[in-house]
Amino acid sequence: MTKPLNIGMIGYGFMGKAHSNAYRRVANFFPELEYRPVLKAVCARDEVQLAQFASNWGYESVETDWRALIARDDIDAVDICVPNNLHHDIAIAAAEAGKWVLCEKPLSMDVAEGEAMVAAIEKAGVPNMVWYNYRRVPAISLAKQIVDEGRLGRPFHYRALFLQDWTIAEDIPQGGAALWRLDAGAAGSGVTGDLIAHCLDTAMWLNGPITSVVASTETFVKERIHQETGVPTPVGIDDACMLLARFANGSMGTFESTRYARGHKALKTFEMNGADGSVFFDLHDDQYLQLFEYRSKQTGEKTEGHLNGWRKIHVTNAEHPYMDHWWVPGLTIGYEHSFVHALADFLRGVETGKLTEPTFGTALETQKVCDAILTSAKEGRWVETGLE
Ligand code: SOE
Repeated sequence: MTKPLNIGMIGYGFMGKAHSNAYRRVANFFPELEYRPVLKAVCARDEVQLAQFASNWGYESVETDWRALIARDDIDAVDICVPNNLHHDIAIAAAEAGKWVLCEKPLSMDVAEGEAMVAAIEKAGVPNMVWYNYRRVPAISLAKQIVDEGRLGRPFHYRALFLQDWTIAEDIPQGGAALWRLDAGAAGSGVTGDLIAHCLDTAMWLNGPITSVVASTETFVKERIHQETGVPTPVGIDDACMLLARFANGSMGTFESTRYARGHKALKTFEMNGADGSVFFDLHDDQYLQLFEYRSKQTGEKTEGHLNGWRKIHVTNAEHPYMDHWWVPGLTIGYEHSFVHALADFLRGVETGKLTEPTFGTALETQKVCDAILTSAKEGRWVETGLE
């Protein structure tokens, strides 16, 4: 028996596309799921672009006011794909109306907002998820499996990068449709909430809670024209952020993110080193996971061995995470599939009564680390995250 699940999407930018694609594809590739998303309505302010988006993706109707969308009886789940400063009000209103709530990352502008959102979601008891999609890249899910199998042994180091270069030009304005990520009033922070948050979500999933951080941030371009006013306005976001972290399990981490690494569009990597092995992932080579095992393949004995070395695992076999739902071994999938996987896991979680991660509650933990990073950068000292 299949059940329709009526989706009300708020926002239609880059993430609106990624999520809409997931809603359209999930039942084709995960036919075992009971819920069948129906693109019921999409909501945004610009009527012309909204109509184009709705027709392109097959939404049945449009709304220009998110409150009207939430008030509709024919909407089961609300998906929030708008700038971060709108997440709080929409999520709380949707939860209070009894809707399922899916929210693009980061959860909120700050911890205070995030706590109010989690309280509303928990009070309403509605299914919820934050779209930290990279967990669902099969190679990253395989890294999780390897860690959970204990193959890396005692963890010592975790290091992650997320480097881009799209904001180097000083004449790029801040604010407005595509550039709200540069406006602290809409985004809350710069690379910390936008890019490092992704790295933290993966890091804490693989290696447990981060307990303290010391960070340094920089804003290289201090003033940009604001698109909405046309006035040169001080830039309030962090353009770059570097930090050291300590994990509850005793290991150490380093994280670096910037939008000023000329030549890098999305260099997103991580490496984890344990006593018995290491894993390395690079988003530019996303169908591979690299693994080093300090163990003889023949005897299982812990040793360097004359044949030991890094292995590059092509994560495309049916026994790899998610891959039995796609093509034959050796054929690859890409970025957009991570959203399909997130949605499939979410729907399965609702069906089985065990919500998939990251819920709003888990995304609040990432927010706590982000807030600690920004406090540390401002005050020049180690800051506890409150996680343990
Ligand atoms: C920023 O450029 C951005 O689009 C982020 O907002 C996304 O979350 C990230 O996955 C890719 O980069």
